[in-house]
Formats: sequence, C-alpha cells, structure tokens
Amino acid sequence: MEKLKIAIQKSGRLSEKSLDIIAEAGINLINGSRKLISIASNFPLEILYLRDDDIPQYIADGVADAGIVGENVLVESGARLDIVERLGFARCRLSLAVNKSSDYSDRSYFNGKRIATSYPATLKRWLQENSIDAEIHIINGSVEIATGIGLADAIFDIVSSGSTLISNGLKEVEKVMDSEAVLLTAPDINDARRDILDELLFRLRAVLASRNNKYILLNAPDDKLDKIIGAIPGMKSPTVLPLAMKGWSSVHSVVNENDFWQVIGKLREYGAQGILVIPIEKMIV
Ligand code: PRT
Ligand code: ZN
Repeated sequence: MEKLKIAIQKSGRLSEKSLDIIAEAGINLINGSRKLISIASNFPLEILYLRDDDIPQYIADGVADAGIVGENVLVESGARLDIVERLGFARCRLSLAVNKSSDYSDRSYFNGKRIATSYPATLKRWLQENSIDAEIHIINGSVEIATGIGLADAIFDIVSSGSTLISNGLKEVEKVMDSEAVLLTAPDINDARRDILDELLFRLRAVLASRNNKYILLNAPDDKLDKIIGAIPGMKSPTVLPLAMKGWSSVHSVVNENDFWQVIGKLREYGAQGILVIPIEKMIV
C-alpha cells in the first residue's frame, strides 16, 4: 500500500514538537526511538529521521514526500518546495547584529564589513537586495562569538529571546526574516500520496486550531446577555442555555488564545460569573 514519507529532524529543537504534533493527530509510531525510520501502525505514514539541513534536498530528490523544518532552513536551501502549513512552533528570526558599542545608523554600515553566519545564501540574497557589498564568513556553530574574537564585524544568526546576543555584547540591528516550523512538500508528489498528505493536513489543522483556542463556559445575568455575547468573538454564535436560577443563563463558546485575556476582562466587566476555561482536544475547522 502507498505510504507518505515524512522527514523530521533526528535530534534538535524541532524533533520533540514534530513528533508531538504527529502523535496528537492520532498517529501511532512503531519503533519511535528515532533510529532511522519509524512506521505508523494506524496511518499510511513513514517517518525518516534526518539532519534538518538535509531535509529540503531529500524532499526535492523524492527520497521523502514531505518534511518539517524551520522556514529559515528551506530559504537557505533554495529548494523549490511548497509550504503546506505553518506549524506555529520553533518561532525565531534571522537578524544581523553588531557590537553594542558600534555607531550603527543604517544598512549602509555593512558596506565593506565582514559578517559571520551559518546562513550564507540567505544573507547573500539580502545583501544583494539592499545593494550592500559585504564579505560573508561562513561559520558552523557559535557564530555569536565571531566579533568578540575579531573574526568578523557583525553576525547574521537566529535570534529567539535575544539573550545570546546580549551575553555576547551584541545588539540586533536588522531583522531579515521571521521563521517557524513548516510542513513542506514537493510540488510533484503522486496523487495517492497527495491524498494521504491531505488527510494528514486535515488532522494537523484540527490539532493546530485546538491549540489556539479555548472553550469557555460562564454564567451571565439575562439583562447583560447581549453585551456578554457581543464580547465573545466565537466560532459562530455562542450556545445560550437557561440556568435553574431565574434571570441567569449559561453561555458556551470558543475563544482564540490571542483575544483571550481581553475577552475575559470584558466578560467580568459585564457581570459574567463562574467563568470556566477548558482546553480543546481537537477542533475541526
Ligand atoms: O543537527 P541539526 O542540523 O538537525 O540541527 P541544528 O543544530 O541545525 O538546528 P537546531 O536544532 O538548533 O534548530 C532547528 C531550528 O529551530 C532552526 O533552524 C530554527 O528554525 C529553529 N529555532 C528556533 C532556533 C532557535 N529558535 C534558536 N534560538 N534555532 C537556533 N536557536 C539558537 C540560535 O542559533 C542562537 O545560538 O539559539 C540561540 C539564540 O537564542 P536566544 O533565545 O538566546 O536569542
Ligand atoms: Zn541543522
């Protein structure tokens, strides 16, 4: 039977969360101990464990049909693959940073400078787009120490919290791109595998939507129902049920994580009581 082969990172920042999302989609992996390959017992799926940098090329070559990598890795590879879904984890950005004492004013600062990075292709493209003539020094690992040891005048690297930059006396001056984990596929996978990918995507989207939303229940005085309902930007319209106590109703709805605290604030202001917030296991959107 036809199987979809998905490549994920063997060991690193993406590994755990890539396996988590596959598990939450209800897929059981046999020998999931991250050797080379795992097979799913209840879904036509095979997992290949690889270094993240190799994944785009393996997909482009047809060794894997799909894969999960940081968008930065896809961009650096230059492979012509499709992003089928953004997965919302491993968020970071690729930025240029200089010594915190340097008198940086604008991008032209980088003209004639040496920039250390593990992402030369992405940097080269940005320099070209901005007509900057700088020298790229390729370093694999510990890029942040390059200026301190006099190897470079600036660095181009992944930034997440920014604490690595600070502890190396650097300041972020230009953001080149944002990144998060993405599900990739080759544009030309066969129809049978495309069908499996579509089924997987349907499940992954249900998992992602459930992660971003909370189910809320609350008690509302009937004379404030309109205001309370108006404060909830729910899925369609909230469910409203009468309570045994006269003059009160129970309201049920779904609230997006991003709006959550603002919505709760308004609900309290309008007199909602007994507010319960419940995680959602799956959400079919
Ligand atoms: O062995 P393999 O090649 O598979 O792994 P790897 O070492 O290349 O990658 P890994 O596991 O370190 O990261 C995988 C992906 O996670 C990256 O390609 C990014 O898309 C994403 N990601 C998210 C990060 C970070 N956040 C991150 N903070 N990758 C690296 N970092 C490093 C960064 O290099 C810097 O040294 O963390 C430091 C910065 O962090 P802050 O929080 O101090 O700013
Ligand atoms: Zn890597």
